[in-house]
Amino acid sequence: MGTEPGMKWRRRMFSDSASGLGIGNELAYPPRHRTTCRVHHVIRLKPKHESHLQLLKSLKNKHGEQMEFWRKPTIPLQDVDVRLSPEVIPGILPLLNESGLLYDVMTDDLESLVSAERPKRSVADVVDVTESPDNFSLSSYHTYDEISDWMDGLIDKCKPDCDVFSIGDTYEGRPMKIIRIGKESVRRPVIWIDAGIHAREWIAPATAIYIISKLIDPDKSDRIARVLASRYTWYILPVANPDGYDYTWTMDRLWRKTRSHHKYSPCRGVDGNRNWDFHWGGEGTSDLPCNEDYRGDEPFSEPETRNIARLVFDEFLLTLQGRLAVYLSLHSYGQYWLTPWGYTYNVPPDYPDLVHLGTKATEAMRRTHGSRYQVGSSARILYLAAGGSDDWAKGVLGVKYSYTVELCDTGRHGFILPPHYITTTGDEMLEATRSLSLSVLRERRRAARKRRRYT
Ligand code: 0X9
Ligand code: ZN
Repeated sequence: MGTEPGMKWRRRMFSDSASGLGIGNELAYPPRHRTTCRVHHVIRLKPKHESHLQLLKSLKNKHGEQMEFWRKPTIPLQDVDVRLSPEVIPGILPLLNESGLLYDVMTDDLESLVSAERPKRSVADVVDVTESPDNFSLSSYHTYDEISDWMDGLIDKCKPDCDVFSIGDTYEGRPMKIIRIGKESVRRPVIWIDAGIHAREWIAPATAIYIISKLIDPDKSDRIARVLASRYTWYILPVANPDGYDYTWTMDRLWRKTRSHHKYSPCRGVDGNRNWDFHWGGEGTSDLPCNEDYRGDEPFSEPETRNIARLVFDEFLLTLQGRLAVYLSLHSYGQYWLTPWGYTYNVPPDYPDLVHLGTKATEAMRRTHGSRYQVGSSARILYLAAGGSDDWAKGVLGVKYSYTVELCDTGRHGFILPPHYITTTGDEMLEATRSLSLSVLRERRRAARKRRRYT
Protein backbone atom coordinates (compact mmCIF):
# COMPACT_ATOMS: atom_id res chain seq x y z
CA MET A 1 0.00 0.00 0.00
CA GLY A 2 1.10 3.59 -0.54
CA THR A 3 3.15 4.50 2.51
CA GLU A 4 3.28 8.19 2.98
CA PRO A 5 6.16 9.00 5.31
CA GLY A 6 4.99 10.06 8.70
CA MET A 7 1.53 8.46 8.57
CA LYS A 8 0.29 6.50 11.51
CA TRP A 9 -2.38 3.86 11.52
CA ARG A 10 -3.22 2.72 14.99
CA ARG A 11 -4.78 -0.58 15.74
CA ARG A 12 -8.43 -0.42 16.62
CA MET A 13 -8.82 1.89 19.58
CA PHE A 14 -12.28 0.82 20.66
CA SER A 15 -13.97 -2.53 20.42
CA ASP A 16 -16.94 -1.05 18.58
CA SER A 17 -14.97 0.76 15.90
CA ALA A 18 -16.65 -0.94 12.97
CA SER A 19 -14.12 -0.62 10.20
CA GLY A 20 -10.85 -0.46 12.05
CA LEU A 21 -9.95 2.45 9.78
CA GLY A 22 -9.09 4.34 12.90
CA ILE A 23 -6.87 7.32 13.22
CA GLY A 24 -6.15 7.88 16.85
CA ASN A 25 -3.54 10.61 17.06
CA GLU A 26 -3.98 13.26 19.68
CA LEU A 27 -4.21 16.14 17.20
CA ALA A 28 -7.06 14.44 15.39
CA TYR A 29 -5.68 15.49 12.00
CA PRO A 30 -3.62 15.03 10.06
CA PRO A 31 -2.68 11.46 11.08
CA ARG A 32 1.07 11.56 11.32
CA HIS A 33 2.87 8.23 11.63
CA ARG A 34 1.72 4.99 10.13
CA THR A 35 2.64 1.99 12.25
CA THR A 36 0.31 -0.76 11.12
CA CYS A 37 -0.92 -1.57 7.70
CA ARG A 38 -4.45 -2.93 7.42
CA VAL A 39 -5.47 -3.23 3.83
CA HIS A 40 -9.23 -3.16 3.41
CA HIS A 41 -10.82 -3.94 0.05
CA VAL A 42 -14.10 -2.68 -1.37
CA ILE A 43 -15.64 -5.00 -3.95
CA ARG A 44 -18.73 -4.71 -6.13
CA LEU A 45 -20.59 -8.00 -6.56
CA LYS A 46 -22.99 -8.99 -9.32
CA PRO A 47 -25.37 -11.58 -7.80
CA LYS A 48 -27.13 -13.50 -10.57
CA HIS A 49 -29.61 -15.56 -8.58
CA GLU A 50 -31.16 -16.03 -5.16
CA SER A 51 -28.42 -18.50 -4.10
CA HIS A 52 -25.83 -15.74 -4.52
CA LEU A 53 -27.84 -13.45 -2.27
CA GLN A 54 -28.14 -16.23 0.32
CA LEU A 55 -24.38 -16.81 0.17
CA LEU A 56 -23.71 -13.12 0.81
CA LYS A 57 -26.12 -13.02 3.76
CA SER A 58 -24.58 -16.14 5.32
CA LEU A 59 -21.06 -14.73 4.88
CA LYS A 60 -22.20 -11.51 6.56
CA ASN A 61 -23.67 -13.53 9.48
CA LYS A 62 -20.40 -15.39 9.83
CA HIS A 63 -18.01 -12.45 9.58
CA GLY A 64 -20.00 -9.66 11.25
CA GLU A 65 -18.25 -6.32 11.16
CA GLN A 66 -15.32 -7.70 9.14
CA MET A 67 -17.65 -7.65 6.17
CA GLU A 68 -19.74 -4.52 5.81
CA PHE A 69 -22.37 -3.92 3.16
CA TRP A 70 -22.08 -0.44 1.65
CA ARG A 71 -24.87 -1.35 -0.73
CA LYS A 72 -27.04 -4.13 0.62
CA PRO A 73 -28.06 -7.31 -1.24
CA THR A 74 -31.66 -6.90 -2.42
CA ILE A 75 -32.65 -8.73 -5.59
CA PRO A 76 -30.68 -10.69 -8.20
CA LEU A 77 -28.87 -8.52 -10.77
CA GLN A 78 -28.65 -5.52 -8.45
CA ASP A 79 -25.05 -4.69 -7.52
CA VAL A 80 -23.85 -5.15 -3.96
CA ASP A 81 -20.90 -3.19 -2.51
CA VAL A 82 -18.94 -4.68 0.38
CA ARG A 83 -15.97 -3.61 2.47
CA LEU A 84 -13.82 -6.55 3.48
CA SER A 85 -11.37 -6.43 6.37
CA PRO A 86 -7.93 -7.84 5.54
CA GLU A 87 -8.43 -10.83 7.88
CA VAL A 88 -11.40 -12.21 5.93
CA ILE A 89 -10.27 -11.54 2.34
CA PRO A 90 -8.33 -14.82 1.87
CA GLY A 91 -11.35 -16.84 3.05
CA ILE A 92 -14.09 -14.98 1.20
CA LEU A 93 -12.73 -14.34 -2.30
CA PRO A 94 -12.17 -18.06 -3.17
CA LEU A 95 -15.73 -18.84 -2.00
CA LEU A 96 -17.13 -16.17 -4.29
CA ASN A 97 -15.10 -17.51 -7.20
CA GLU A 98 -16.30 -21.08 -6.55
CA SER A 99 -19.95 -20.00 -6.51
CA GLY A 100 -19.63 -18.09 -9.77
CA LEU A 101 -20.49 -14.81 -8.08
CA LEU A 102 -18.69 -12.20 -10.17
CA TYR A 103 -17.13 -9.14 -8.59
CA ASP A 104 -14.96 -6.13 -9.39
CA VAL A 105 -12.42 -4.81 -6.94
CA MET A 106 -13.35 -1.14 -6.44
CA THR A 107 -10.27 -0.58 -4.30
CA ASP A 108 -7.69 -2.93 -2.85
CA ASP A 109 -6.31 -0.22 -0.60
CA LEU A 110 -8.98 1.74 1.19
CA GLU A 111 -6.47 3.23 3.62
CA SER A 112 -4.63 5.07 0.86
CA LEU A 113 -7.89 6.62 -0.33
CA VAL A 114 -8.61 7.79 3.21
CA SER A 115 -5.24 9.41 3.68
CA ALA A 116 -5.32 11.07 0.24
CA GLU A 117 -8.62 12.69 1.18
CA ARG A 118 -7.22 14.36 4.28
CA PRO A 119 -6.00 17.93 4.07
CA LYS A 120 -2.24 18.11 4.41
CA ARG A 121 -2.02 20.74 7.10
CA SER A 122 -0.63 21.21 10.54
CA VAL A 123 -2.35 22.70 13.55
CA ALA A 124 -0.57 25.99 12.84
CA ASP A 125 -2.31 26.17 9.46
CA VAL A 126 -5.79 26.11 10.90
CA VAL A 127 -7.20 29.55 10.30
CA ASP A 128 -9.52 31.24 12.70
CA VAL A 129 -12.61 31.26 10.53
CA THR A 130 -14.60 33.28 13.04
CA GLU A 131 -12.40 36.25 12.15
CA SER A 132 -13.27 36.01 8.50
CA PRO A 133 -15.59 33.42 6.99
CA ASP A 134 -13.84 34.21 3.70
CA ASN A 135 -10.82 32.20 4.89
CA PHE A 136 -12.92 29.06 4.86
CA SER A 137 -12.14 26.87 1.86
CA LEU A 138 -15.14 25.46 0.04
CA SER A 139 -12.99 22.88 -1.69
CA SER A 140 -11.79 20.90 1.30
CA TYR A 141 -13.42 18.92 4.06
CA HIS A 142 -13.58 20.48 7.51
CA THR A 143 -13.82 19.27 11.10
CA TYR A 144 -17.01 19.94 13.03
CA ASP A 145 -15.32 22.65 15.11
CA GLU A 146 -14.23 24.46 11.95
CA ILE A 147 -17.72 24.24 10.45
CA SER A 148 -19.28 25.43 13.67
CA ASP A 149 -16.89 28.42 13.92
CA TRP A 150 -17.49 29.25 10.27
CA MET A 151 -21.24 29.31 10.84
CA ASP A 152 -20.85 31.60 13.84
CA GLY A 153 -18.77 33.91 11.66
CA LEU A 154 -21.59 34.13 9.11
CA ILE A 155 -23.93 35.91 11.51
CA ASP A 156 -22.31 39.32 11.10
CA LYS A 157 -22.07 38.86 7.39
CA CYS A 158 -25.69 38.08 6.69
CA LYS A 159 -27.80 39.74 9.36
CA PRO A 160 -30.61 40.81 9.56
CA ASP A 161 -31.94 38.42 6.93
CA CYS A 162 -30.39 35.32 8.39
CA ASP A 163 -29.58 33.75 11.71
CA VAL A 164 -27.36 30.98 13.04
CA PHE A 165 -28.45 29.15 16.17
CA SER A 166 -28.25 25.80 17.92
CA ILE A 167 -31.28 23.52 17.77
CA GLY A 168 -30.06 21.60 20.83
CA ASP A 169 -27.11 19.48 21.94
CA THR A 170 -25.99 16.10 20.67
CA TYR A 171 -25.52 13.03 22.87
CA GLU A 172 -21.94 14.12 23.59
CA GLY A 173 -22.93 17.74 24.16
CA ARG A 174 -22.06 19.43 20.87
CA PRO A 175 -24.42 22.21 19.75
CA MET A 176 -26.21 21.40 16.49
CA LYS A 177 -25.84 24.57 14.43
CA ILE A 178 -28.42 25.52 11.85
CA ILE A 179 -28.66 28.56 9.60
CA ARG A 180 -31.80 30.36 8.54
CA ILE A 181 -31.41 32.31 5.31
CA GLY A 182 -34.14 34.71 4.24
CA LYS A 183 -36.66 36.65 6.29
CA GLU A 184 -38.80 34.81 8.80
CA SER A 185 -42.34 35.46 7.68
CA VAL A 186 -45.44 33.30 7.87
CA ARG A 187 -46.13 34.01 4.21
CA ARG A 188 -42.88 32.59 2.90
CA PRO A 189 -42.53 28.93 2.01
CA VAL A 190 -39.64 27.08 3.64
CA ILE A 191 -36.97 24.87 2.10
CA TRP A 192 -35.25 22.55 4.55
CA ILE A 193 -31.89 20.92 3.84
CA ASP A 194 -30.06 18.63 6.22
CA ALA A 195 -26.89 16.67 5.63
CA GLY A 196 -24.59 14.25 7.35
CA ILE A 197 -27.03 12.23 9.44
CA HIS A 198 -24.69 9.42 8.38
CA ALA A 199 -21.31 10.45 9.70
CA ARG A 200 -19.02 9.03 7.02
CA GLU A 201 -20.82 10.62 4.06
CA TRP A 202 -18.56 13.69 4.10
CA ILE A 203 -19.61 15.01 0.71
CA ALA A 204 -23.08 15.72 2.13
CA PRO A 205 -22.06 18.35 4.75
CA ALA A 206 -19.52 19.79 2.28
CA THR A 207 -22.31 20.23 -0.30
CA ALA A 208 -24.68 21.82 2.23
CA ILE A 209 -21.88 24.25 3.18
CA TYR A 210 -21.37 25.08 -0.50
CA ILE A 211 -25.09 25.83 -0.92
CA ILE A 212 -25.14 28.01 2.22
CA SER A 213 -22.21 30.06 0.99
CA LYS A 214 -23.76 30.58 -2.47
CA LEU A 215 -27.14 31.60 -1.06
CA ILE A 216 -25.60 34.05 1.38
CA ASP A 217 -23.13 35.51 -1.02
CA PRO A 218 -24.33 34.88 -4.58
CA ASP A 219 -22.05 35.64 -7.50
CA LYS A 220 -22.78 39.14 -8.80
CA SER A 221 -24.36 37.77 -11.98
CA ASP A 222 -26.50 35.22 -10.15
CA ARG A 223 -29.88 36.90 -10.17
CA ILE A 224 -31.81 33.71 -9.47
CA ALA A 225 -29.87 32.98 -6.26
CA ARG A 226 -30.98 36.41 -5.02
CA VAL A 227 -34.56 35.65 -6.01
CA LEU A 228 -34.46 32.34 -4.15
CA ALA A 229 -33.11 33.94 -1.01
CA SER A 230 -35.86 36.54 -1.22
CA ARG A 231 -38.82 34.25 -1.99
CA TYR A 232 -38.10 31.41 0.43
CA THR A 233 -36.91 30.99 3.97
CA TRP A 234 -34.14 28.38 4.02
CA TYR A 235 -33.20 26.25 6.98
CA ILE A 236 -29.94 24.40 6.43
CA LEU A 237 -28.43 21.99 8.95
CA PRO A 238 -25.08 21.02 7.43
CA VAL A 239 -24.07 18.44 10.04
CA ALA A 240 -27.01 16.52 11.48
CA ASN A 241 -24.79 14.06 13.38
CA PRO A 242 -21.88 16.08 14.81
CA ASP A 243 -20.70 13.38 17.28
CA GLY A 244 -20.48 10.78 14.55
CA TYR A 245 -18.86 13.26 12.17
CA ASP A 246 -16.22 14.18 14.75
CA TYR A 247 -15.58 10.47 15.32
CA THR A 248 -14.90 10.00 11.60
CA TRP A 249 -12.15 12.62 11.87
CA THR A 250 -10.55 11.29 15.02
CA MET A 251 -11.11 7.54 15.25
CA ASP A 252 -12.89 5.75 12.45
CA ARG A 253 -13.36 7.32 9.02
CA LEU A 254 -16.16 4.90 8.18
CA TRP A 255 -18.38 5.38 11.21
CA ARG A 256 -22.06 5.78 10.20
CA LYS A 257 -24.22 6.05 13.31
CA THR A 258 -24.63 8.43 16.23
CA ARG A 259 -22.42 7.85 19.29
CA SER A 260 -24.94 7.05 22.04
CA HIS A 261 -24.37 4.25 24.58
CA HIS A 262 -26.78 1.37 25.06
CA LYS A 263 -27.75 -0.29 28.29
CA TYR A 264 -27.11 -3.90 27.36
CA SER A 265 -24.51 -3.69 24.63
CA PRO A 266 -20.89 -2.57 24.31
CA CYS A 267 -21.65 -1.33 20.77
CA ARG A 268 -22.45 2.33 20.31
CA GLY A 269 -24.69 4.44 18.14
CA VAL A 270 -27.99 4.36 16.31
CA ASP A 271 -28.64 4.73 12.60
CA GLY A 272 -30.08 8.25 12.53
CA ASN A 273 -32.02 7.37 9.39
CA ARG A 274 -33.93 4.50 11.00
CA ASN A 275 -34.90 6.45 14.13
CA TRP A 276 -37.84 8.59 12.91
CA ASP A 277 -41.34 8.09 14.19
CA PHE A 278 -43.04 6.92 11.01
CA HIS A 279 -43.28 3.15 10.47
CA TRP A 280 -40.38 2.95 12.92
CA GLY A 281 -39.10 -0.61 13.30
CA GLY A 282 -40.26 -1.78 9.87
CA GLU A 283 -38.35 -3.47 7.07
CA GLY A 284 -34.64 -2.79 6.60
CA THR A 285 -33.98 -1.91 10.23
CA SER A 286 -32.27 -3.84 12.98
CA ASP A 287 -32.97 -4.25 16.71
CA LEU A 288 -29.34 -5.19 17.37
CA PRO A 289 -27.18 -2.31 18.63
CA CYS A 290 -24.06 -3.65 16.92
CA ASN A 291 -25.64 -3.45 13.46
CA GLU A 292 -25.15 -0.51 11.11
CA ASP A 293 -28.91 -0.10 10.66
CA TYR A 294 -29.79 -0.26 14.36
CA ARG A 295 -33.02 1.71 14.79
CA GLY A 296 -32.61 2.59 18.50
CA ASP A 297 -34.77 1.21 21.30
CA GLU A 298 -37.64 3.58 20.49
CA PRO A 299 -38.49 6.22 17.88
CA PHE A 300 -36.52 9.44 18.45
CA SER A 301 -34.26 7.74 20.99
CA GLU A 302 -31.46 10.00 19.69
CA PRO A 303 -31.10 13.64 20.76
CA GLU A 304 -30.04 14.49 17.20
CA THR A 305 -33.29 13.37 15.53
CA ARG A 306 -35.33 14.63 18.50
CA ASN A 307 -33.81 18.11 18.22
CA ILE A 308 -34.81 18.39 14.57
CA ALA A 309 -38.35 17.16 15.18
CA ARG A 310 -38.72 19.50 18.15
CA LEU A 311 -37.61 22.49 16.11
CA VAL A 312 -40.20 21.73 13.48
CA PHE A 313 -42.99 20.83 15.88
CA ASP A 314 -42.58 23.04 18.93
CA GLU A 315 -40.92 26.21 17.84
CA PHE A 316 -42.55 26.51 14.46
CA LEU A 317 -45.68 24.48 14.95
CA LEU A 318 -47.99 27.15 13.65
CA THR A 319 -45.71 28.61 11.05
CA LEU A 320 -43.04 26.29 9.71
CA GLN A 321 -45.01 23.07 9.53
CA GLY A 322 -47.56 24.33 7.05
CA ARG A 323 -44.92 26.28 5.15
CA LEU A 324 -42.46 23.48 4.54
CA ALA A 325 -42.53 23.18 0.78
CA VAL A 326 -39.41 21.09 0.24
CA TYR A 327 -37.51 18.68 2.48
CA LEU A 328 -34.08 17.56 1.26
CA SER A 329 -31.78 15.19 3.08
CA LEU A 330 -28.28 14.88 1.65
CA HIS A 331 -26.46 11.55 1.78
CA SER A 332 -23.95 9.60 -0.26
CA TYR A 333 -23.23 7.63 -2.35
CA GLY A 334 -24.74 6.22 -5.58
CA GLN A 335 -26.21 9.22 -7.47
CA TYR A 336 -29.84 8.58 -6.65
CA TRP A 337 -32.64 11.13 -6.28
CA LEU A 338 -34.94 9.23 -3.94
CA THR A 339 -38.60 9.83 -3.17
CA PRO A 340 -40.73 8.28 -0.43
CA TRP A 341 -41.54 5.65 0.49
CA GLY A 342 -38.62 3.81 2.00
CA TYR A 343 -40.75 1.64 4.30
CA THR A 344 -42.85 0.02 1.56
CA TYR A 345 -42.71 -0.73 -2.15
CA ASN A 346 -45.96 1.24 -2.53
CA VAL A 347 -45.65 4.86 -3.59
CA PRO A 348 -47.60 7.94 -2.45
CA PRO A 349 -50.51 9.16 -4.63
CA ASP A 350 -48.55 12.22 -5.79
CA TYR A 351 -45.53 10.09 -6.81
CA PRO A 352 -45.71 11.27 -10.45
CA ASP A 353 -45.31 14.90 -9.28
CA LEU A 354 -42.33 13.95 -7.11
CA VAL A 355 -40.68 12.08 -9.96
CA HIS A 356 -41.43 14.90 -12.39
CA LEU A 357 -39.69 17.59 -10.32
CA GLY A 358 -36.95 15.14 -9.29
CA THR A 359 -36.25 14.39 -12.94
CA LYS A 360 -36.08 18.10 -13.79
CA ALA A 361 -33.68 18.64 -10.88
CA THR A 362 -31.39 15.81 -11.98
CA GLU A 363 -31.47 17.06 -15.59
CA ALA A 364 -30.18 20.38 -14.24
CA MET A 365 -27.39 18.45 -12.49
CA ARG A 366 -26.48 16.68 -15.71
CA ARG A 367 -26.31 19.98 -17.61
CA THR A 368 -23.97 21.38 -14.95
CA HIS A 369 -21.11 18.88 -14.86
CA GLY A 370 -22.50 15.79 -16.57
CA SER A 371 -23.41 13.55 -13.62
CA ARG A 372 -26.33 11.18 -14.12
CA TYR A 373 -28.73 10.54 -11.26
CA GLN A 374 -31.42 7.87 -11.11
CA VAL A 375 -34.85 9.01 -9.86
CA GLY A 376 -37.38 6.81 -8.06
CA SER A 377 -38.76 5.63 -4.74
CA SER A 378 -36.20 4.52 -2.15
CA ALA A 379 -37.68 1.07 -1.73
CA ARG A 380 -37.95 0.45 -5.45
CA ILE A 381 -34.57 1.65 -6.66
CA LEU A 382 -32.43 1.16 -3.54
CA TYR A 383 -33.86 -1.03 -0.77
CA LEU A 384 -36.55 -1.13 1.88
CA ALA A 385 -35.59 0.92 4.94
CA ALA A 386 -38.17 2.21 7.42
CA GLY A 387 -37.89 5.06 9.93
CA GLY A 388 -36.15 7.46 7.50
CA SER A 389 -36.36 11.25 7.78
CA ASP A 390 -37.77 11.70 4.25
CA ASP A 391 -40.68 9.35 4.96
CA TRP A 392 -41.33 11.18 8.25
CA ALA A 393 -41.30 14.59 6.54
CA LYS A 394 -43.87 13.42 4.04
CA GLY A 395 -45.91 11.02 6.17
CA VAL A 396 -46.09 13.07 9.38
CA LEU A 397 -45.45 16.68 8.34
CA GLY A 398 -47.18 16.40 4.98
CA VAL A 399 -44.31 17.98 3.02
CA LYS A 400 -45.12 17.27 -0.60
CA TYR A 401 -41.61 17.39 -2.07
CA SER A 402 -39.60 15.27 0.33
CA TYR A 403 -36.42 13.70 -1.03
CA THR A 404 -33.19 11.98 -0.06
CA VAL A 405 -30.33 12.67 -2.42
CA GLU A 406 -27.48 10.18 -2.61
CA LEU A 407 -24.69 12.38 -3.93
CA CYS A 408 -21.55 11.52 -5.88
CA ASP A 409 -20.14 9.09 -6.86
CA THR A 410 -21.41 5.75 -8.15
CA GLY A 411 -18.87 3.74 -6.19
CA ARG A 412 -15.40 4.34 -7.55
CA HIS A 413 -14.51 6.23 -4.38
CA GLY A 414 -17.75 5.69 -2.49
CA PHE A 415 -17.68 7.39 0.91
CA ILE A 416 -14.03 8.42 0.48
CA LEU A 417 -14.66 10.96 -2.23
CA PRO A 418 -11.56 13.09 -2.92
CA PRO A 419 -12.02 16.77 -2.03
CA HIS A 420 -11.75 17.97 -5.62
CA TYR A 421 -15.28 16.62 -6.14
CA ILE A 422 -16.73 19.07 -3.61
CA THR A 423 -17.18 22.09 -5.86
CA THR A 424 -18.56 20.09 -8.81
CA THR A 425 -21.01 18.26 -6.55
CA GLY A 426 -21.85 21.59 -4.89
CA ASP A 427 -22.52 23.25 -8.27
CA GLU A 428 -24.72 20.35 -9.34
CA MET A 429 -26.74 20.28 -6.14
CA LEU A 430 -27.12 24.06 -6.24
CA GLU A 431 -28.56 23.81 -9.76
CA ALA A 432 -30.86 20.97 -8.68
CA THR A 433 -32.09 23.00 -5.72
CA ARG A 434 -32.58 26.00 -7.97
CA SER A 435 -34.64 23.97 -10.46
CA LEU A 436 -36.72 22.44 -7.69
CA SER A 437 -37.44 25.69 -5.90
CA LEU A 438 -38.39 27.49 -9.11
CA SER A 439 -40.73 24.64 -10.07
CA VAL A 440 -42.34 24.75 -6.63
CA LEU A 441 -42.77 28.55 -6.85
CA ARG A 442 -44.50 28.09 -10.22
CA GLU A 443 -46.72 25.36 -8.83
CA ARG A 444 -47.73 27.51 -5.85
CA ARG A 445 -48.51 30.44 -8.13
CA ARG A 446 -50.71 28.21 -10.31
CA ALA A 447 -52.52 26.91 -7.23
CA ALA A 448 -53.08 30.45 -5.92
CA ARG A 449 -54.51 31.55 -9.29
CA LYS A 450 -56.86 28.57 -9.26
CA ARG A 451 -58.01 29.39 -5.72
CA ARG A 452 -58.70 32.98 -6.71
CA ARG A 453 -60.71 31.84 -9.71
CA TYR A 454 -62.98 29.70 -7.54
CA THR A 455 -63.53 32.17 -4.69
O1 0X9 B 1 -30.06 3.71 3.99
C1 0X9 B 1 -30.22 4.94 4.07
O2 0X9 B 1 -30.55 5.50 5.12
C2 0X9 B 1 -29.98 5.81 2.83
N1 0X9 B 1 -28.86 5.30 2.07
S1 0X9 B 1 -27.33 5.44 2.65
O3 0X9 B 1 -26.44 4.73 1.75
N2 0X9 B 1 -26.91 6.97 2.60
O4 0X9 B 1 -27.29 4.96 3.98
C3 0X9 B 1 -31.22 5.81 1.97
C4 0X9 B 1 -32.44 6.33 2.66
C5 0X9 B 1 -33.63 6.42 1.76
N3 0X9 B 1 -34.82 6.78 2.47
C6 0X9 B 1 -35.55 5.90 3.20
N4 0X9 B 1 -35.30 4.63 3.20
N5 0X9 B 1 -36.57 6.38 3.88
ZN1 ZN C 1 -26.68 8.02 4.29
